[in-house]
Amino acid sequence: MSLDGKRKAILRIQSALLYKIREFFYSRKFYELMPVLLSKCTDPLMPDSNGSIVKVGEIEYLGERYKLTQSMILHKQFAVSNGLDKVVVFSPNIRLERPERSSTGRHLFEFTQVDFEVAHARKEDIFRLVEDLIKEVWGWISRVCRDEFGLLNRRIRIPTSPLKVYTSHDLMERYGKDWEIKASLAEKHPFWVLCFRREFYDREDPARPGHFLNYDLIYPEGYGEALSGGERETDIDKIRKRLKEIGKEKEYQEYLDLMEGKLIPSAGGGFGVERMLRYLVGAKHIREVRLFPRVPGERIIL
Ligand code: ASN
Repeated sequence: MSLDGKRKAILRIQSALLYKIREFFYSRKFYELMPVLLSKCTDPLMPDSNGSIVKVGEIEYLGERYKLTQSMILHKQFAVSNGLDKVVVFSPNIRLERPERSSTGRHLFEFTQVDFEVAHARKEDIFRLVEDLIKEVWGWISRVCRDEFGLLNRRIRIPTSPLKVYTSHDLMERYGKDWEIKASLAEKHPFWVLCFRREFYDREDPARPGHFLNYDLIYPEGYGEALSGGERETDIDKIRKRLKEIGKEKEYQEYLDLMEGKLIPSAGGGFGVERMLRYLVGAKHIREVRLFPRVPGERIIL
């Protein structure tokens, strides 16, 4: 079996995409960290995790149990709190999604996230950074990969900045609980969505308790979520309280001890490489953009 022209064109675009994203962060003086796959604790992905994943992956090694990385948020916060003002990592994530997730066309149980964090940044700083990345990287790719996009019959639309901003409450009111794809279908360019009750590390708006200074970026045309991120909570008592609420205080005890009194304000986010590629090439299912796809529910050999 050899790969057809379309598969090769997609891999060519992927190569250009990875190259240019890395250059983008390098030129803005980010420190690139090496990915980490095993830690004592990882992003719990709450409140989503119980709903969407079968379990958190674990291995046993020399009498210790280690979690497989679901995201490197805890490492990013450690890094910025220890003097690395801007960090980025091309981070493989293992999220053992339920088999039903294969039908979304955008879930893999192993994928790569470009995960970045900026010390003392606010959400608006991150919006401008990501919008610059989109304009620069997509603009460049559409030029250097003109032939490949021609073969795939796809033209990338380069948005202008600032992108539209909604709140999750607006969208829920307009489209109901399953707003993500409906809102995505209604837009021509990526857009921001603010305020989710989500991870323990997201910062609550001090002016509006119960509201959160976090965000998602959503692709248009029904492609759905591109990125999630937020400003970070630095109040360790609030973090403890939230972990207690989800019954996980004990699991994160060593992490909390390590970070006690050290957390500094920061903001960041992470976007999946495969999802960006899927949107850029216009693939129906994310499996089409990986040579070794990990589709929920499917057995793998290689
Ligand atoms: N990378 C995301 C963030 O920075 C976290 C995630 O992937 N769940 O907030």
